[in-house]
Amino acid sequence: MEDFSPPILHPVPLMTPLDPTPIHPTRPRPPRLSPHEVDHYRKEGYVIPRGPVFPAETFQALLDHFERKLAAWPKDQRPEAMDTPHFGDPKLNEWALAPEVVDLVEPILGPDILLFSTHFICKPKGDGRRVPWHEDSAYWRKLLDPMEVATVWLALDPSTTVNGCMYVIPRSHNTGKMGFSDYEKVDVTKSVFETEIVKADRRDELAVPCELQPNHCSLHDARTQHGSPPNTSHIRRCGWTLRFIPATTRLNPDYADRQLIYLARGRNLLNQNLADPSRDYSHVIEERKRQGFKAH
Ligand SMILES: O=C(O)CCC(=O)C(=O)O
Repeated sequence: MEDFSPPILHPVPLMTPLDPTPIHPTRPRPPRLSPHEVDHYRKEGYVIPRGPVFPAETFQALLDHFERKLAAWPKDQRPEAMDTPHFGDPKLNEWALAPEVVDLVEPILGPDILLFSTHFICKPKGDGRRVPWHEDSAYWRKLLDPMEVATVWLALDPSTTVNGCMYVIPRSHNTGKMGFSDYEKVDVTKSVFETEIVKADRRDELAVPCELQPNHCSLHDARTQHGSPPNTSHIRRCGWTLRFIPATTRLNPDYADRQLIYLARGRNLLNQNLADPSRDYSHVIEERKRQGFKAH
């Protein structure tokens, strides 16, 4: 008799205690993004989804957790530079891999999803540094193939034109140099990153501010040009970037000592090495520092 069972392509990883994707076969959740929001993301390279991300108490617990981390952050280091904090703080994975977050990217990336990176970009009031115009893809050129990444930018504070919210240049992901513009050096004493897209490769006049209230988010494609002005206001501006890739995107194994990926949902389609969300990988953060690795 003919066998109609699906072929087994790769071993399916075991669920860990922190796996945030319980299966509810009888109560599937409706898609978190509307078809209009998905179309907007694909066409414009970003979208601001309606509604808050987490239930209020879950968000408050995240905010409290962040405040403790910030209080313990070395005073000689910039608070904008809390990159890949989840590698060394497994508790953060409970939010980063939560269904409320992964549901936001599933309509874009499909059902098999990996968490690639996170970063608290906390611009203090008064002297918060600017984020130069850039495409995330330019930083990850050697790391990821194909370059498919969706970032959830979760506001921990109000993020407005007053305190240096992120701006995006609509459609830049699909126009011009499509994620791989030319860059020039900028003043690192004023900027979060060292380089910026050259003026000739930008259309600043089209920039749109992504104004958000706490616990709301924007989503952007890795190739979309974006950046933000300094924060000279009296209000702190902190966002947590959560970056996801489809399980069909491969992390270059040469970067295994500096970059971890975690299963967020579905299958590990390329059988890549996955980190355990319940483990502390602080040594990877140390290794990034030792090598001066700035992958954004
Ligand atoms: O926080 C910002 O202003 C910029 C964020 C950013 O560069 C990113 O999400 O890739």
